[in-house]
Amino acid sequence: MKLYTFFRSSASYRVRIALNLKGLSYEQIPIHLRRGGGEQFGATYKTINPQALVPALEDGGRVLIQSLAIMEYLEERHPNPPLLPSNPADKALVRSMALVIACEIHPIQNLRVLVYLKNNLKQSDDDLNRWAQHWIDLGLSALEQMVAPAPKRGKFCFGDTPTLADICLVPQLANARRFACDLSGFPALTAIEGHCMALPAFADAAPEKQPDAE
Ligand SMILES: N[C@@H](CCC(=O)N[C@@H](CS)C(=O)NCC(=O)O)C(=O)O
Repeated sequence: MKLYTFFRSSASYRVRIALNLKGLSYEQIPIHLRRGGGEQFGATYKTINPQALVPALEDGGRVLIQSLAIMEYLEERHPNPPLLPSNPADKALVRSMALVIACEIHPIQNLRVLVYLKNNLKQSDDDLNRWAQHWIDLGLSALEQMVAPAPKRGKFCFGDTPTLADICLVPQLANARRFACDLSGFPALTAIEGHCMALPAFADAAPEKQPDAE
């Protein structure tokens, strides 16, 4: 398998964790999101991902995009260890936690959104940070409220083994720290992060451990 990735990309980080948890080996193809105006905009990469975003996963001659779709594919192809509970309502709960991050937090402070705010709408760096902090804080506050009293709360967002929710949470918390967000109001989320980072699958996927890390 080939993973088109950027070390600091949180969506790529998710897929790296999922591949590691499943024990799957893969080759990394780094796509630098800033160098030369962004390698994601190159004509060759846009044939791989017309959205000009990372990650993309190549497997068996097929190219898959969108980290959640990639992880669901991995889950179906390689069911063990499972990244989703088997009960339908539990599964929906875990997916909803993942989607709070992947749909409501991450896209609003993605690189291209910040570049547009700065270059087209002439917002200052300070405004950009405040923007990111606001949306991250709003989303994580909701997630803290979902996770803390969850009926099957264990060491992780749901139960005692990592799921898609934890896989989305850890990169989002790393991203929150880059924007200097105050995480003191999220004790359940940061405790879960601690349990995740104790696992090699999470630790080895961290941005600073990647071959393209700066
Ligand atoms: N929903 C997509 C998001 C992908 C995404 O936004 N990737 C970011 C890095 S985390 C990116 O490639 N940004 C490039 C840009 O904004 O130009 C997914 O989950 O794969």
